[in-house]
Amino acid sequence: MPDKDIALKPRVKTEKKLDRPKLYKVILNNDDFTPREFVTIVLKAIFRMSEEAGYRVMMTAHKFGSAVVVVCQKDIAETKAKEANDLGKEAGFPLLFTTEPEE
Ligand code: TYC
Repeated sequence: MPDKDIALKPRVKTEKKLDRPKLYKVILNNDDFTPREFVTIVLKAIFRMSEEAGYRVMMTAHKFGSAVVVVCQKDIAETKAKEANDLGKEAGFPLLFTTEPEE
């Protein structure tokens, strides 16, 4: 059969889209007791933020009540939030990081 007679069938996509894991936000919640400096230290230590980024996130939570620290996979978000909360607890502060699914 000459090339021009080959019926071009639209290729049917069979491969399934890979399910992307749902992403979670780690939220920093303000309180009246944890020192600002301590919050910034925790953000630097656990979330590898620079001084400037940590200070900015801390001040956002301080002013508005909460701030998104990072968006990542559920298990990582939960582990980081726990590590950060544990640092607060060890130091006797009510510092609270929570996680929630991204819309
Ligand atoms: N509001 C605290 C203070 O004035 C500082 C603070 C900021 C605490 C952010 C928690 O997530 C927080 N000492």
